[in-house]
Amino acid sequence: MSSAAPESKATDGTAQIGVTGLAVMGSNIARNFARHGYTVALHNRSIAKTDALLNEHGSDGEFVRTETMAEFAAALQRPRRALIMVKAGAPTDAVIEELAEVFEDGDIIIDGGNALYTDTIRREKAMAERGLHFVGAGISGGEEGALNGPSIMPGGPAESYKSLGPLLEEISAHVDGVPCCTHIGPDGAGHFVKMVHNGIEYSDMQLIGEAYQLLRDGLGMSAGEIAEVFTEWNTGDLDSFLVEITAEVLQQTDAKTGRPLVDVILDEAEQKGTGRWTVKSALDLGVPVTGIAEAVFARALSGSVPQRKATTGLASGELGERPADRDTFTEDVRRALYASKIIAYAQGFNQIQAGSAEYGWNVTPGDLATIWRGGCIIRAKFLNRIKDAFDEDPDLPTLIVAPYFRSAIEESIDSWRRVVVTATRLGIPIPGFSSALSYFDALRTERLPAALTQGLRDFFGAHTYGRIDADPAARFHTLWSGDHSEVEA
Ligand code: NBP
Repeated sequence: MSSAAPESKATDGTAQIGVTGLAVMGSNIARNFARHGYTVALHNRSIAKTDALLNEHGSDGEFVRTETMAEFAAALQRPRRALIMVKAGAPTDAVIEELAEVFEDGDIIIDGGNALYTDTIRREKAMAERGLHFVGAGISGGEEGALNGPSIMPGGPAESYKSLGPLLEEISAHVDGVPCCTHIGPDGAGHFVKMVHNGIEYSDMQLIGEAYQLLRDGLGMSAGEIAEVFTEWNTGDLDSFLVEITAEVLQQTDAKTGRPLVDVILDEAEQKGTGRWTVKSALDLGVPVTGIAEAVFARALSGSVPQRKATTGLASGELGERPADRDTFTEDVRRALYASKIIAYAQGFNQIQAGSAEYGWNVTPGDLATIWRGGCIIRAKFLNRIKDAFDEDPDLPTLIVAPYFRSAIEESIDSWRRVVVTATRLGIPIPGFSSALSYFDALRTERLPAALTQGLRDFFGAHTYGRIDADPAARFHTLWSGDHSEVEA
């Protein structure tokens, strides 16, 4: 129990925390607080959810049932701390307004939903003008994490973290005794980082899907056989929650048909929007998050039903033979997956560094690697390596050049190329693997065709170009429609 924990269990105006929005996430977080000894004020727009929670889990700890926002506010200790867990967007704005009307100077409103960070920046400013603290907190881990320990990424004023931090740290997941929660930075920093976390999650899942398809279509393996491969992979560098649950999903048999469940699930991936937000933000920041973008588009492509129906069965051209050696190809796929995953994380961390610089958040990348080690969906053994890399060099231009990752890629590069070539020969789509490899090749290439792009831009739009033998800031223009001489712009 932290110093902020309750001395008394009294339930009249002494709840240390309140939760409003008691659907799956909110009710599990409320129970998590209660199980840690906090008195939790409960509120939901419709009282049915509050009562369901109390009926089913009232014995988890001390709860205060409230029906109106005024009752909710009255149930809380000052400064009041209320966690909003409602649908992102307009519902969140509505609940913030209701809370702001009953809260007083210095009270803290926490939005634990998946808010867009620009909304969080706007809300924080509006609440600050009304004397209230507003904390946008990214929460990852789904319903299981919410109950047993999520990864929490709170933004907002550092001052509010002093009072709020100990509670959040206590209910978060812990790895090696370290909480998976830390103050990320001012205003929208927490939700920005949670957004990129989700973007990386998209990329991770796409790469896992491609590895599965390579083993299925490239080697003709069954879902059960591939499950065994993923179980084995989970004992090494790829040890992660997503690889672990991939094996479980692949092992599941459909009760109706007796077939592997994965073979009867419709192959149209849906999305709620955080991947798309990540890519839109990356476009604005000018950060190439190709792995995340490919993952978002791969989901969109899977849902492009008319286009898929119209093109199924179109000529593939001459295809190659399946790999002769199953074990060798499986190991190649494992290495290609690991290398591509490193690229996805490198890109995500670059986006966080760029966002932090743009908004003046001072986010510490190593801290994120620390709090993503447990509780969240992208928890993985290799986050320890990312933390080490940023501890050694906080200004790392890209994870790829940190010694561990550099040698991991060097060990994987031949396998990675073989997998991309084999997939292309077999007609297996691998947008994640191949774009990650192209990204890596583009970064390490000394001269890119961007020089020609600049020449073309100068030709048709007089957009000018820099020269390799001049000050990089100097601009030049060729008189394309004149005598083709060069002038300094
Ligand atoms: P939902 O996103 O399904 O939202 C349902 C809750 O929002 C209910 O309590 C509902 O009240 C309330 N609500 C709505 Br809808 N409109 C409202 C309004 N105008 N005023 C007041 N309350 C309103 O719940 P969830 O899946 O538990 O997720 C909660 C938040 O956590 C979301 O922002 C979500 O993106 C985020 N999140 C979810 C996960 C996950 O794995 N599900 C993970 C991480 C973060 P009612 O009962 O009266 O209808």
